[in-house]
Amino acid sequence: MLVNGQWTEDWQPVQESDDDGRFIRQAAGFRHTVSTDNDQGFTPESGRYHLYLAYICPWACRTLIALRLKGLDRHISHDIVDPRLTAQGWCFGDSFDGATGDTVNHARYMHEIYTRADPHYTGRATVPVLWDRKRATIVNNESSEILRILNRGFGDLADERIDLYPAALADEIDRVNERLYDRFNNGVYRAGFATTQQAYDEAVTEVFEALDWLEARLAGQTWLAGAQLTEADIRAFVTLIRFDPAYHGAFKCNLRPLSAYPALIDYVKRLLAIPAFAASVRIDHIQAGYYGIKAINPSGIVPAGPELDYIESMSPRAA
Ligand SMILES: N[C@@H](CCC(=O)N[C@@H](CS)C(=O)NCC(=O)O)C(=O)O
Repeated sequence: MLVNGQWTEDWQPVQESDDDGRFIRQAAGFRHTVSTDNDQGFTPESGRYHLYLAYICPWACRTLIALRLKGLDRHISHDIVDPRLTAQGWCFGDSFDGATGDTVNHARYMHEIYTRADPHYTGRATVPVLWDRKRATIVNNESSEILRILNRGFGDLADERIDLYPAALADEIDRVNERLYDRFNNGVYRAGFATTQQAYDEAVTEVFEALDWLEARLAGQTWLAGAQLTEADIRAFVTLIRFDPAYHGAFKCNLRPLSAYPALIDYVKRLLAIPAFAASVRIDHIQAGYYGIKAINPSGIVPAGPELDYIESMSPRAA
């Protein structure tokens, strides 16, 4: 991580733990917004903003899905990091198929983007990052907020027929998000990065309770938070699609595979039929990324399976 603008050698992918070995996720540091009436000057403009993303990362892929659903990929460019975390964090390069390099700032590592925005930055150099070319700074690095910015902040540059956070469903979406964030989206990380048996047991139990809840809910309805596709579906999808290829093995969430949940498999297939969802999935990046985390898999060996017949024409290693 960065400490006062310097990359520190004792960087660990596992972030922080509490006294009982529970994984603690660090809060994001840049929290500006984009809007037509923005008092800090971050107004919508075609070609001004850029997203730094990783196909391995569920938080980054939330924003990639929203970018395409809102038709904003014509106005906001994006780059994809190499999926394998290095001793200096995320690296730009084109040696892994689908990784793009940094086409905007020509940096080697993601942490250089953070110090370009703030030479004294302290914190982790995470993706996603919403970058402003005009002001040469980071607008926001918190995916839940970038999702909302993409949904509403870009005015008529965006496809307004798609509303991922409609007012009539906002309370229900918030309730679903709250229920799923800690137990499911971050729950798999709490299981995978637990450093005590107790912390792992707590987390893995909650992950499977969340899956049971999702299965029951989606057995009776098409979308997660009401009669239309919303950001709640994006947030559930990014964790569900990584479940069998990564979390089941690398994060030890192995009580059951996702295929034990018929309504969830149907739901994943329904979402994969939407091009914006399908285009966000690179199983090869997901597996190389999670199984490449040396703290949980020292050999770095990527498993051959599992075969995922619900992801049509995508083998586990190559999408
Ligand atoms: N709060 C952030 C979390 C992002 C995050 O943790 N991203 C991970 C990738 S999945 C990352 O970049 N990790 C690198 C690190 O922690 O140094 C968000 O949702 O945007």
